[in-house]
Amino acid sequence: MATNRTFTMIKPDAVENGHIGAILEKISASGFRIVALKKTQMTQVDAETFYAIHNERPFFGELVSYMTRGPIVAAILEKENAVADFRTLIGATNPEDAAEGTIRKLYATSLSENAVHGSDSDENAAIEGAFHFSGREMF
Ligand code: RTP
Ligand code: MG
Repeated sequence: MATNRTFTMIKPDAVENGHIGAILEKISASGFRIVALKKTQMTQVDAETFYAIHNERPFFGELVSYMTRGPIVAAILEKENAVADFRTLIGATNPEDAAEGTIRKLYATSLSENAVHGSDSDENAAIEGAFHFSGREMF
């Protein structure tokens, strides 16, 4: 995958709260092109694998049950400097610390339930995109 791509999920809280449209609109308005997009639901094994880096953390069980309790929207996004610019667009992990106008400031519920995921490196963007999408689903 090219290094100008990132991977995102609209997490179950934001889907439950009816924010899919508003979040996709903000992503598009911020200059990201949607390369791949789908609504899906992660299994327990999916979430444990996707978030394996956190498996020693005290919040791991809570994170897995949150991410599997309902559907998510997964997407691959393309833009110059995509990974860093998307992290700026979503804001800090804890919405209380997120800048005004960021997706987490606008739509997140709490530190644990923070509306969106954004890849933290080009390498992880490629791994996470390939986790959710086949080559035939990327355009
Ligand atoms: P993400 O991977 O989802 O984009 O979030 P992030 O980089 O901003 O934060 P990270 O440290 O990777 O944490 C992954 C997700 O775990 C949940 N979390 N809960 N209760 C807690 O202390 C806690 N800390 C993190 C959040 O859903 C966070 O996005
Ligand atoms: Mg992270």
